[in-house]
Amino acid sequence: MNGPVWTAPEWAEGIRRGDRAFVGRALSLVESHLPGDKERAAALFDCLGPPPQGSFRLGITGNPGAGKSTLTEALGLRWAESGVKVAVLAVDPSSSKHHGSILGDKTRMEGLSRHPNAFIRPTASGGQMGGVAASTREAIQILEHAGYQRIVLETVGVGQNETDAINYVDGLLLLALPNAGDEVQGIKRGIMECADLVAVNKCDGAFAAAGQQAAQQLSQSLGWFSRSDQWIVPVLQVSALEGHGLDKLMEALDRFERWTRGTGEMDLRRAAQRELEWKSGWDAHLRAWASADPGIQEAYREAAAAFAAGQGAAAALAAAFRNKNN
Ligand SMILES: Nc1nc2c(ncn2[C@@H]2O[C@H](COP(=O)(O)OP(=O)(O)O)[C@@H](O)[C@H]2O)c(=O)[nH]1
Ligand SMILES: [Mg+2]
Repeated sequence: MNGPVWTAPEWAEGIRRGDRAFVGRALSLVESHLPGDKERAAALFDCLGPPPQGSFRLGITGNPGAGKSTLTEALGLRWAESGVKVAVLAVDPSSSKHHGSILGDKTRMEGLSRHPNAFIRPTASGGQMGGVAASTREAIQILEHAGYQRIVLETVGVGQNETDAINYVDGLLLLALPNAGDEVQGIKRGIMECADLVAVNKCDGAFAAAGQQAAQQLSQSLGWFSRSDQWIVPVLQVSALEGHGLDKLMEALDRFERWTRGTGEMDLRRAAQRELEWKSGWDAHLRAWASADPGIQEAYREAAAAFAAGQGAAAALAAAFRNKNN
């Protein structure tokens, strides 16, 4: 990463002060794949320690065009106005051709991005369609250290990893459209099962009546899933553009937050997320370490050849690694 060179303690101090320059560069650092940046990020996290408690992480998902960015801005502005520090991570589906964000979400949150209590960060999903960027968890932590109390993660509900968002948030809001039920809208079962709240957006003008119908159909679909907890998923009708129903939605979000904190569900989810992070981190670091060792590389090639010759893959690899160690 280019730019001024800060020591990890200076950097940590800047983030804790909420200095935007430090926060912005820290977010770039955790996204960076440049050599040395992983170590720099690790040193920074060492200095920062565990993030402060008390934040609430909300995921907003839904098909492209459902109005996620518009709603994020509307909710974010209300929170920011009431003195809450709000950060938005808008995960854009990266254009694989252009390596850039195609939706240009930032421009859609102009009011919020200018608010002193808000911080908006468009992040490319790095080719993970549906996607949450690999660095999202670290980005959330940086924002929490900087004092942001509400972290909104806007993700796109398409692709294979579309339910990934649930692994990063305390609650998931699914945004639907007022034209039909979940199946017709192409909302997958996995997303319906993960959603803690559902809002039918664009319930304004000619769509108001259709919105009511869509809400009924979605409620019916939700009734088919049995949740392991006692939370009853509310289905609301809103217009992010005109502001209809947003008070009710904010109430429902507050109610969910109180419920998930009060029952300990939030702690359970965060613990499960940390376990997942631990396992995938372990896998990634082990692979990185192994692929950097010439001896292990050779063992890997031998195992691959053995596999091609018809041996069990995992057993062959394990045997090759064992031989290397002896
Ligand atoms: N009529 C109407 N249009 C909306 C509403 N919310 C968003 N839109 C429009 O829908 C389009 C897509 O919105 P956007 O927030 O970018 O959707 P995203 O892709 O889910 O983030 C934009 O043209 C918005 O102005 C709404 O409540 N009512
Ligand atoms: Mg958007």
